[in-house]
Amino acid sequence: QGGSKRRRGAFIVFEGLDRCGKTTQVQRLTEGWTGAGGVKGRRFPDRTTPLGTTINAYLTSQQEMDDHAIHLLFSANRWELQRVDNGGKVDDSTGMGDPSRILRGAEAIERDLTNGISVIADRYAFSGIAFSAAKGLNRSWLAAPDANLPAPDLIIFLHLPGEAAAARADFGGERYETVDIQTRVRDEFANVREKVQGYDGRSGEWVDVDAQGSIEEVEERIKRVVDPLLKRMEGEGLGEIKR
Ligand code: FDM
Repeated sequence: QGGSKRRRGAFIVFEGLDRCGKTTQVQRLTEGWTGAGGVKGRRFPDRTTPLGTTINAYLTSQQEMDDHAIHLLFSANRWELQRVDNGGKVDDSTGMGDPSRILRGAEAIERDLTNGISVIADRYAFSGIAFSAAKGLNRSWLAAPDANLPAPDLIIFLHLPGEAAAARADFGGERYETVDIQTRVRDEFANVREKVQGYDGRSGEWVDVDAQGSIEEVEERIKRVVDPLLKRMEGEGLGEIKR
């Protein structure tokens, strides 16, 4: 046994306002991954699951829902049962062998990390709190349903100053894609950030990365944040998955 103990993967979460380049950067980091053990991209909300279908109907304004109820659905979407087989493409990177095996969402992330696979998520619980808080829901109530989910080692917040965000505001037609809502969400992300930083160390480091400039420039900034984490993992590793 001795030194053969498998090192766990890193859990990295990307957050930011709409149109900040998050999805592009998650894709680039995933495709150009240099860390050991492989990597898997995840996206929340995951619209491919049963609850994801309802969330999608809400976001595309096909369905109305109470603000508390949709908040709980977003959280439940991080917890819910998920097929390892995702979107018709058999995904056996969890090494579970049986593609029809059903795992809880949180369990699937934890399993990957334990198996040495790193996970990069496009949004997570921090979006959950920021968007619902922007609607005026009670902040301490908001955090409860996400308690005990696997906590990321690193949160990369892609930051766009107000004017730069406005210049990119060629929003699509989804529910939260208005300047007014995005402005409130920006303020709420600042609150979430303070909470995370003043935390008991359960959630990882929150790093603001300037999202202005070319895709390559932003990618380079992200590398400078991610590389030290990977170095740390090559060394002693990160130990237990935080909850
Ligand atoms: N969103 C996302 C929430 O309101 N709560 C959540 O928990 C999450 C994960 O859903 F406007 C919002 C944020 C965004 C919308 O996100 C869909 P994408 O990244 O555009 O699919």
